[in-house]
Amino acid sequence: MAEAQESPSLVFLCLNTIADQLLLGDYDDDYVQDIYQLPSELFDSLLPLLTPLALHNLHQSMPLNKCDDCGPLNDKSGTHRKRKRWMNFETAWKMLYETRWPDCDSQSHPTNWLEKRNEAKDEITDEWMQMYWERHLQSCLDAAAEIALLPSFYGSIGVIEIPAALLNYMGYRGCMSKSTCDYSKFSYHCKYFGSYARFLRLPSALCVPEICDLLRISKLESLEIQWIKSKENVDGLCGLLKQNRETLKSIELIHCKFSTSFINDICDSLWIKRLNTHGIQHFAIKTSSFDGSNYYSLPAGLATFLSSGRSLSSLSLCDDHLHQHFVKMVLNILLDTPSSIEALDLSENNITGWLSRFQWSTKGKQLSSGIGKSLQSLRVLNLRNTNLLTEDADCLKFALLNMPKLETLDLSDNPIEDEGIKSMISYFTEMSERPFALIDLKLGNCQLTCEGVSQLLGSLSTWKKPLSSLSVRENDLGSKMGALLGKYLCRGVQSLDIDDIGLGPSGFRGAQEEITGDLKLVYINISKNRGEVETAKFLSKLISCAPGLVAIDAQYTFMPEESFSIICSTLKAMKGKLEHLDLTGNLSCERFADTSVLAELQISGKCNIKINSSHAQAAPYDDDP
Ligand SMILES: *[C@@H]1O[C@H](CO)[C@@H](O)[C@H](O)[C@H]1NC(C)=O
Ligand SMILES: *[C@@H]1O[C@H](CO)[C@@H](O)[C@H](O)[C@H]1NC(C)=O
Ligand SMILES: *[C@@H]1O[C@H](CO)[C@@H](O)[C@H](O)[C@H]1NC(C)=O
Ligand SMILES: CC(=O)N[C@H]1CO[C@H](CO)[C@@H](O)[C@@H]1O
Repeated sequence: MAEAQESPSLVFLCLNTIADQLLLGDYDDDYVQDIYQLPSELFDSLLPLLTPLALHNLHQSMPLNKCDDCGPLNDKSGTHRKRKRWMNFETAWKMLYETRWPDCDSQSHPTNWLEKRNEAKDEITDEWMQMYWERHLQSCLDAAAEIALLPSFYGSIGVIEIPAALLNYMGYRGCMSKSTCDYSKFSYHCKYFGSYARFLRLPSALCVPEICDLLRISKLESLEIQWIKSKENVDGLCGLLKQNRETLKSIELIHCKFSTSFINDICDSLWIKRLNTHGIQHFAIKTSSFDGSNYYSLPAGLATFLSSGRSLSSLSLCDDHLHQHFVKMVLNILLDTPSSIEALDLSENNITGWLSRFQWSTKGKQLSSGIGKSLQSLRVLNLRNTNLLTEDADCLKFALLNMPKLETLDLSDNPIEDEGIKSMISYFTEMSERPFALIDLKLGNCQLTCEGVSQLLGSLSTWKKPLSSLSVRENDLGSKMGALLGKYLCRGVQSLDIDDIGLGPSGFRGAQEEITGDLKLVYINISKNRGEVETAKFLSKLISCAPGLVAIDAQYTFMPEESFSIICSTLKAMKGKLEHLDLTGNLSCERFADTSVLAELQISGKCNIKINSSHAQAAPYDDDP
């Protein structure tokens, strides 16, 4: 509600009366027409007074909504007015959304795939209204699930009571008219707001056949489901998938336990007969398990799903206790069909030795014939923590030659050791000659030493187009690495993660001495390297040599007190282009936290300097407190 003035004006009182009537739904068409005839100033002052329900009621009966082909508004001024009205509604919805969920960004839609598609549209989309009701519905789903989870619960999920706090947000008041008394039921919210839901997280407690009826009008594009275990869950899910298969683009199944028939049913539900395929672009099964007896064969439904999905561009089978035969079969399918997979995530599965059992074409160069077994479109490969050993790295080289467009490779947390990385250097060299070269390489915690990484950096430095991003974090590289890294920094890398590699003071000194000229660096993580005061000198040099540097993580670097003043004076001289500087974990710096120095450093108002070790500042994600 707007701030009440000392004595509210007559206009304000009238507008509030209108707002009430809109909320109660207690009006006819003519009444709404009259509201739309109000002069712009009045109409514009009305919108911010409306609760979500009232705004929704008014928005829904907006004559302009259905008016693409109707008379009076089709002239120029009409179109202009239409656009302005629409803008006003958008602003009002945005305000309501941000008031209810101030942590605007933390609702992360895993829909990057979908965003691309939306870019082209330049029409009126009512985006904020859609987002508002979508997230409201998610809150209702979560609230209903809490009740449905109780052991004492049985029966229909539709009649579950929605908590008053959620109803209050909508503008609901205790005694509204008879026709609206269903507000308190979960089914009401599904029925009226289900059509706005594009992305939903469906708790398994609600994954029952009844949900299909409740969400009948939804046109879901993205669905995340957790803890699917029972036949009832699968039936509910399959019904929902069938209903939405024409619109669904993204599915994530997490913490599930699949039997062959479960997975077959799920895949079959996505099949669109008319097109003889499915429309899924992103498919993920994470932290789940497949029935033990079936390690040696791929469920037929999944096989068909993978081989026929023309639009499938991202596949994740992360942390699924996959057996190597399973992975091999998946890869065989992806290789044998003209797949358009761009991102493949097999991380957190033990697949030691699987690469060697695979008949990779060893002549990467001949792949242009098109017949060779290759993952032509693969751009992102995640093999983090897959227990790859030195011997596997040797085979990996051949596998990678079959991925001519690979840009991002994550091999972190695999004990491939120096020998492993050395055998891959020839691959790196060959790749650098290709039009698509690697952009992002992660080798964190691979049991590498200074020797292996020196050779790697030597090879990377000869590339025509340098890597944008490199991580060698958590390898025991030692202080000798410093000078080499300093040189490498001058080669155009934009993001470098050297967290916890044992640089020490002399390593930082070595690095600092090698830095010359303009660096392209944007981000660096130098945490846990115990560089003491040399860390500060290194940072000073870096900040003054890298005009594009935006973020620095430097936790637990054991900097003594004088370091802070070194960093401060550099920052001041650079007029605060930095947006993020994390110096947590150094008690000696903490006492500066309160001083005006900090305020002075935040010149641009952009820089977020963290000094305290507590991470509590990070706002906890809290939906509908
Ligand atoms: C990983 O798989 C290999 C081969 O199947 C096996 O020998 C090894 O014990 C497994 N390691 C772990 C940690 O499970
Ligand atoms: C940088 O390193 C620290 C310390 O290990 C870690 O907590 C942090 O997540 C890293 N930052 C990024 C962006 O990876
Ligand atoms: C650091 O902690 C002190 C005392 O706990 C507090 O007064 C100060 O505001 C904190 N500074 C930052 C930047 O969080
Ligand atoms: C918490 C912490 O690691 N503090 C260190 C900060 O740096 C000083 C000076 O080297 C150390 O003595 C502290 O232990």
